[in-house]
Amino acid sequence: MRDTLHETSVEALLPSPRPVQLLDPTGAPVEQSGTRRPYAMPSADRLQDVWRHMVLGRRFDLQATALTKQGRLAVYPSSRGQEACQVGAIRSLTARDWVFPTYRESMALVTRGIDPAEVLALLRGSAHCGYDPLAQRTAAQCTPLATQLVHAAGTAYGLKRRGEDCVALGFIGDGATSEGDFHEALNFAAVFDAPAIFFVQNNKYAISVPLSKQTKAPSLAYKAIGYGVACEQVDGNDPAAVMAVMDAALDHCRSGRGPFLIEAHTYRLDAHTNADDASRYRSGDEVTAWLERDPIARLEAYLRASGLLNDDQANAVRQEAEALATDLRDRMNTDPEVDPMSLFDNVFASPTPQVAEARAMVEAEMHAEMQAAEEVTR
Ligand SMILES: Cc1ncc(C[n+]2csc(CCOP(=O)(O)OP(=O)(O)O)c2C)c(N)n1
Ligand SMILES: [Mg+2]
Repeated sequence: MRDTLHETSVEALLPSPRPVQLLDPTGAPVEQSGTRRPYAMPSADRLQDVWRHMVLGRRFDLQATALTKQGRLAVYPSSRGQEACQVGAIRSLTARDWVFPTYRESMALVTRGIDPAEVLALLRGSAHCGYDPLAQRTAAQCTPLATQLVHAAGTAYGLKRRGEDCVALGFIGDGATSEGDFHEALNFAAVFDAPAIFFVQNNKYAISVPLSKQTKAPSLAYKAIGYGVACEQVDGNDPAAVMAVMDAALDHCRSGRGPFLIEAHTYRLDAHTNADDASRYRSGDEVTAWLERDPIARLEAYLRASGLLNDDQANAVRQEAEALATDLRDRMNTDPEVDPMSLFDNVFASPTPQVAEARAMVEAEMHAEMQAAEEVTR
């Protein structure tokens, strides 16, 4: 038996020295040189499709933030500015692939085709998860940092064992790469050659903690190498590059070469959530600089210059986005009918004694309150 672990060369695992970019911030194509793998411009119809979904996604995002101000949504973590990641990654998958999102990925889930009102049920506080994870092949949005990657790694291994030709994509933020679960997930997926894609959206902050206080790693992509996981870094505000790198990651996983990690360099334009005040920890100038790297404007400029988008088409998509927002607002303006006892459903496959005890306690409290209310009206 060999006592060296494997023969994978470090060279084969390394990311490109600079984030892969196919379009510069003005939308001009970038000559490719120095990347670890060849990356080609995605087809015109894919680019048009992703632009449309980014416009819809941003409008959804703005509406969700507005709903928090109207008291219709308890909390909303915006992903404005991260559209190339959320939309580019999802539109590169097939419906058979699995997705493991965090609280930040509402836009990605809407892009996956899940009803926006169902996506927002968790953040409204009306359900643990508003959609059927098995039917959508999309796990519930995870708030405990990095736990979703362990689920993604395990699911990817399960898919491989069943001979299903699909992958599990787990999203994660820059800050959460400091969590133990991130490292366990990478190690597990690598050892078992699980077809998992770990998509790190490096949006530069973990609430108020900047990347410089989070890690000394030269790039978060490098964290993969210690586990034998191939990786790449990409301009996360360049939708074309995100798709091209996703294609390479999918090809890597589908050809049985194990997991792949993508670090997408991007920026969260809004505060962490509606409950956060970002002006306390970052400057307006920094935000302005990132506004100039807007992913939607970048792809729009390229599509228009290439004759792939005209005013009529762009207006039609923007009208579609308005209709989506109006429909969402109308539906969120009606109060949901919630059975408080549903809080205890689907916590575990078989309820633990603690869950059963908590359920009985709430049931008794509700019963006592109803009796007290009846006595007042008598
Ligand atoms: C295990 C755990 N610790 C702490 C928190 C509190 N928390 C919620 S979001 C967050 C920041 C995460 O930052 P990052 O991973 O960069 O993701 P982003 O919010 O920027 O998308 C923290 C510390 C949590 N949800 N779970
Ligand atoms: Mg972050």
